[in-house]
Amino acid sequence: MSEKALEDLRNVVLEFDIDKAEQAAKKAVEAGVDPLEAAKALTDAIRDIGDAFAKGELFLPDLVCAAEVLKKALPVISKEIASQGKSSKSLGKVVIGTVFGDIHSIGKGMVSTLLYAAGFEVIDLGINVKSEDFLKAVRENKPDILAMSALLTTTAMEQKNIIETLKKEGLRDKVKVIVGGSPINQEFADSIGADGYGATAPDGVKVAKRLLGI
Ligand code: B12
Repeated sequence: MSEKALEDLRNVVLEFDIDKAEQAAKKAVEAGVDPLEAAKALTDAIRDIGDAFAKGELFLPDLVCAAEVLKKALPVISKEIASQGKSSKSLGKVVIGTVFGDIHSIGKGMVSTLLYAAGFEVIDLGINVKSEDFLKAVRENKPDILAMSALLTTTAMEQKNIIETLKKEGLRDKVKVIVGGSPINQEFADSIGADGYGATAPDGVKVAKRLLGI
């Protein structure tokens, strides 16, 4: 039953079936599928779409439709992750966003959901966030962690710009910075002076906890 629900979830992405997306996600939850596995099925499927796009086998409208499927299905799964993981005491405060010039929201949303489910207070600034808005949020909210996502090789360097701006404004030692996104790796994170890097959303939670000594 749960295998079938997972397969159906994967297929709504691969078949760009926006109309059935929410229903497939609800069925997976009802069938008792682990919501983390459900999120993985959805995100693995959209990565396959991305690979086919990179090979020229699919086109931009296909990417857009697959993303629309995730936009319908993921909130149902994220709600389930959050309700299963809710903890009463806050582990710390995180400001998160996708950097300027970049509108990819899905991975950032996953990191945000898992941090919340793990017990962090999360302030999600959304996508295409300008460096001054990251700075303003750090100044006003005094988070323990600033988490940035970048999905494009062209926007990855924006993470460095923000770290440099934090330094100039005397805020760098007041917040731990973690970075992620498909073009980012540990070497890049080290080279731009980030405190941590996570390849996946669960890694993001691990690194956030490690940096705060939890
Ligand atoms: C869906 C998608 C889109 C959607 C986005 C919709 C949305 N609301 O997000 C749309 C159609 C809008 C889109 C647009 C574009 N896209 Co696009 N897109 C994708 C695709 C297929 C999937 C991305 C995704 O959601 N993955 C699933 C999530 C869960 O994975 P993730 O984002 O990597 O996040 C995980 C980790 O990286 C990590 N993580 C992410 N952020 C963070 C942050 C922290 C702090 C931590 C710890 C961890 C972490 O945890 C997440 C969960 O495990 C990728 C292909 C791919 N392989 O990634 C291409 C891809 C990223 N896109 C690409 C391109 C080129 C574009 C466009 C330029 C296309 C165009 N010609 O217009 C535009 C750019 C628009 C812009 N200015 O941002 C390229 C980027 C190439 C590059 N290296 O620069 C890719 C790789 C496709 C490809 N293979 O060519 N895209």
